[in-house]
Amino acid sequence: MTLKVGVIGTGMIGRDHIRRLTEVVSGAEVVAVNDANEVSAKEVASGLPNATVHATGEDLIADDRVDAVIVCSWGPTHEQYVLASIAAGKPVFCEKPLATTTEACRNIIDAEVASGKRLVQVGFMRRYDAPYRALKRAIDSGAVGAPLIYYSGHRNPSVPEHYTKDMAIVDTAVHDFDVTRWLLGEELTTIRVQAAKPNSHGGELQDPLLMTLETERGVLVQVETSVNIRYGYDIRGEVVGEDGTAALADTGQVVLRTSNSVGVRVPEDWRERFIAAYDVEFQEWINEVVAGTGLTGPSSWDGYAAQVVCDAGVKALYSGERVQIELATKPGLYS
Ligand code: NAD
Ligand code: ISE
Repeated sequence: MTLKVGVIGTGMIGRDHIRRLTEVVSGAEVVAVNDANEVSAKEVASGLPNATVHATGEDLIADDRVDAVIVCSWGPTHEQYVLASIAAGKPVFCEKPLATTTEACRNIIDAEVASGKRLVQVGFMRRYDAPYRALKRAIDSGAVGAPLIYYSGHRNPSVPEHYTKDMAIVDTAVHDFDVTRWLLGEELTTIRVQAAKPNSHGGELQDPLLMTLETERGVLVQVETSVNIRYGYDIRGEVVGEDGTAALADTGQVVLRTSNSVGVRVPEDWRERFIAAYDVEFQEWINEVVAGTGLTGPSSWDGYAAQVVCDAGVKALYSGERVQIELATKPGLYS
């Protein structure tokens, strides 16, 4: 069976996912698109053999040809489309963040739990990245002993004009919060945020930020966001355990040794660094939706838990205080 999908949001990542679904992974066809910018949606549809342009995201979700929905619009619009997909009983893959407030994430969890089955997957693609999977295997094998400290470095060469102070936490570090919970297999309990001497490329932004978090078992986590660090897109991760350390390997495929120096290519942006992870993420999602055996990828609970950390992080950013992270009771659907 070919999974017929509708894509809401035909901006940067929406177009990249449509290319992936059309040219890279198997088992899916894009049959409908929508964007608040109709010109963009029409342009994308014109490159597809069989896609209808819908005037609204709700129309796309209601289309009988659409088996499953992919949401790639701006964060504040995610809640309405995810809720409409749940109401229509259709599986929905939602790009991160699940929603931009804890309350909106709770609304999604309530609707999904009431529906009785998992319909939502969140685009936390780092869980599908080969180096992160190797790091998780190293931690789980006990090779470095019990984890004591985890360092997560998240560097972007630059960010768009609309990027605001809070986005270093809610748009960028949200990936680090999710991957930390996944790698360590426990929840985050407190967060403190400190701003370093500002990078002069960042204008009014407080950049870089250093965040210190604690986990339920007392692991200390340090997250660095540097979003104007011109040299490239660089993602770091290192766990310090009782008996050793394990770190993500450098991302370059070729190590060049010339003129008394050693060099590896640094990726340009998230598309290049995580290209294989996005492919695996979608292939597994398509296979699971088609098989009807249930979703195993990042859940609404994972989207909610990361958002609670973001909300506490923004509070910590403005207050300078260490802020407690408090989660509701986890519904059985996500056990
Ligand atoms: P973008 O601005 O390039 O595209 C977003 C599109 O959504 C635009 O075309 C806009 O017109 C459209 N849109 C806005 N409101 C809409 C609405 N109500 N209904 C329909 N369409 C609407 O942004 P982007 O970089 O593609 O990011 C989109 C989402 O993907 C964001 O949530 C972002 O955080 C996420 N993202 C995830 C990753 C990742 O690594 N997983 C990377 C980049 C972006
Ligand atoms: C962007 O939205 C992403 O999700 C990228 O993976 C991240 O590196 C970047 O900071 C975000 O703005």
